[in-house]
Amino acid sequence: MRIRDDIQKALKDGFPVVALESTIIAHGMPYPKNYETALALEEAVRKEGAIPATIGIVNGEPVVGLNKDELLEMATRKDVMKVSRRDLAVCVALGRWGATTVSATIIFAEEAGIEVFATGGIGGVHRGAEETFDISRDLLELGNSNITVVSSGVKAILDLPKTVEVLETEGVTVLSYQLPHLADFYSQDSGLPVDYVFENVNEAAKIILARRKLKLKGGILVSNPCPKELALDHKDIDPVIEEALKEAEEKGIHGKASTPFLLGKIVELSKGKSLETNIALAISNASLGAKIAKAIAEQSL
Ligand code: PSU
Ligand code: MN
Repeated sequence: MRIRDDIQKALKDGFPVVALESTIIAHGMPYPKNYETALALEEAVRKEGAIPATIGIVNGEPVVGLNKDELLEMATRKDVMKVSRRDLAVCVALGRWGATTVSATIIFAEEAGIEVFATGGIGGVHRGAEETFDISRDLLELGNSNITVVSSGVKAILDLPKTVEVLETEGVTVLSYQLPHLADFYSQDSGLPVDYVFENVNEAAKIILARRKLKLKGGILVSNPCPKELALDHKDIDPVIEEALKEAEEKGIHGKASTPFLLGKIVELSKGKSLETNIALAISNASLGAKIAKAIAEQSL
């Protein structure tokens, strides 16, 4: 595993670092917006006074802290694998490029000693999972880590109530930022109540540190609602999601292809609106992640 020098130094000095994933770049958005977003996410983290560490696999080598050229390759290459735990050894052994999902990013972030990780929206239990058994590895990996993932709740293409149940089974603490309900990606509010709401990052950091002190295995999901200005109304985006799900079913799309297909289809059907929203919420999560990482660093002094 290669860890960029400035990240290594920051971790040694107790300086705040925020992990970022690469599947959102390689498989979650079209070029060139994906590359611009990758840079914007790093910039958002820096602006808050933390160091970004985008994680991915370059020619079979896991990298914590991709450089600009590598981010561009992630954003443009056609042969980048979408990597979760089961794909890791294959990607490394074959010397391939791999974009790490939330689940695989958690593995490397934890190994590097990074505690906070920001993304757009985590994977979860897919609709129809009672038939397909499609439950994202993200939930299990989060449950088995010590990482805090900052996300706009759970992707709206999923079955949210079932996802909440699995998060509970996995022992993941869900903390909602300001809103008493779980965020649902494109819209701000899923209507699903969340037990724990925090008003400022110091409270979140305190909980994260308590969890660390208790040596409790199991991650934390911070649900950060999408910025208001770009949040989409349920009445507009819900039918688009339904249509995308219908097309996926007709085309027999399943497994790891499912989420990239749905996100791409929703961009197309919403005439690009969902992409702008996805970018805005990811940036907002990177920014909140950096604030939380900073608060953790301050409280750890
Ligand atoms: N957030 C986004 N866009 C994305 C993802 C998250 O805004 O594309 C990615 C993450 O890498 C997450 C993955 O782990 O979607 C979920 O894939 P799956 O449902 O196949 O587990
Ligand atoms: Mn899946």
